[in-house]
Amino acid sequence: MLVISLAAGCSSEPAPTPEPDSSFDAAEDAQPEDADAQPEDADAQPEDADAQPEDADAQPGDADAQPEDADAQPEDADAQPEDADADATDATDADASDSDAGATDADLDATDADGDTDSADASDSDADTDADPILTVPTCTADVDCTEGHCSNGVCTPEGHVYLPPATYTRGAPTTERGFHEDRENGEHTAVLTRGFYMKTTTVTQGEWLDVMGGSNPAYFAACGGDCPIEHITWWEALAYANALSASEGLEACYNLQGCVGRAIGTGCYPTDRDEGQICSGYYCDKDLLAPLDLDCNGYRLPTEAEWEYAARGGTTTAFITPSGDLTEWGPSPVDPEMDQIAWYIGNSAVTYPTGYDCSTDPDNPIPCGTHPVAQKAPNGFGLYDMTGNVWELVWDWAGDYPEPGTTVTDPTGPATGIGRRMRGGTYVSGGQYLRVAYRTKIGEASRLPFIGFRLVRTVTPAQD
Ligand SMILES: [Ca+2]
Repeated sequence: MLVISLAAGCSSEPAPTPEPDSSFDAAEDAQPEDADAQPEDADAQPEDADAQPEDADAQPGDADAQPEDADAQPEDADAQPEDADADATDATDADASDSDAGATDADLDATDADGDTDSADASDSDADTDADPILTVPTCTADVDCTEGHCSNGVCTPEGHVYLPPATYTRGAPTTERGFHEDRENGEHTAVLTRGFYMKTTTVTQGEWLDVMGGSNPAYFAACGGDCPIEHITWWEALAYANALSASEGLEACYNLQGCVGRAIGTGCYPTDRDEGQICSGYYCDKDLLAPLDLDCNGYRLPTEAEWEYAARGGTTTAFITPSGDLTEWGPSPVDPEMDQIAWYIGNSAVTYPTGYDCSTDPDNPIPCGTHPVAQKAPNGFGLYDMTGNVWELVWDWAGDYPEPGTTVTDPTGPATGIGRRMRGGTYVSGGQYLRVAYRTKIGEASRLPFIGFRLVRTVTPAQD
């Protein structure tokens, strides 16, 4: 019954209106539009409906549905309106998507949507207890002081993670910065983070996803391999992964996922969806029942947008986190020598494995590109890899406006509600402004795209003594 009422609301949504800045951000626009895929999702998913109005605002083309999500990518690539690649990639994408869906179909039959519901219920009860304290962790001065893991910023830290202490930093960018995005950014303000946290040094990989979630590999770029980023998962699925990982380590579930329905997590689309004029309807939950983020949860969670930028800057205050803080080459060619050191981006993300997207701007000279294994480029000042490029990284925050310039915000978790969620850091198809550390874009919670991934954090408190 809930489904029916929500679906009705969906059908009465106002017509989409073009995003005012769409011509400015070809690259980014392409991505938000993926969000557009949601309208179709809406058919299958009641909750998406809620998000749809916004998605729609973001982009007129969303209407087309998921097959096009893939298409959107080429644009991301160049940040150039002229992507001629779209046509070529459409056909390719569609074929590839279909085969993916075919593979997952089989998987779905085996796993069954019921399994999702069960796990969601389990998460709920965990989250509801809400009694688990922040984990107190040992301090150290060297790795030998830690019985396990390593010493990171004075705290014993699990391998593959760093500890980032509480901090105050300047978030955002000067309005005069090249590539500043007037509609999404709002100058600079001060962000105070009162909690320290572990952050994974890489985005979650395909192998790590499969270890925790089982089933088939939802990644579009499965051919890239187990050390490559998981992508083609939705924001909801990232939350489900975080809860599952927490459960596997006896930690608190940070998300009270409720009303979760749809297909098994990560199973993506069916080829027949398109035949029926529907979009990929994956796993999604009731966002109206999702509790506000509890930063004191001791389990794994997405970073807040403020935590993400603090981490990504790695102590820098520059536009880019390249060694000089600058970017010389904003387009795909020639390769920017500094960006090439730290990121997989439009200038260097060519791939030889199957299913690469055409990242070229020349239809006569296609260049397949895609994701690359994590941690192959130089880390930032905090030891974090791929904070720029490879895949966009989902964060907790609703997409919304920043605080006023010059203000100070403490432990911000974003707007109380909104349309879509923020994601940060750019991708293998990003160039120019999208690689700026202050750049922010958005995506619908139920959107599943091959250039969106995530990394997790966990709040901890150093032992006092
Ligand atoms: Ca990234």
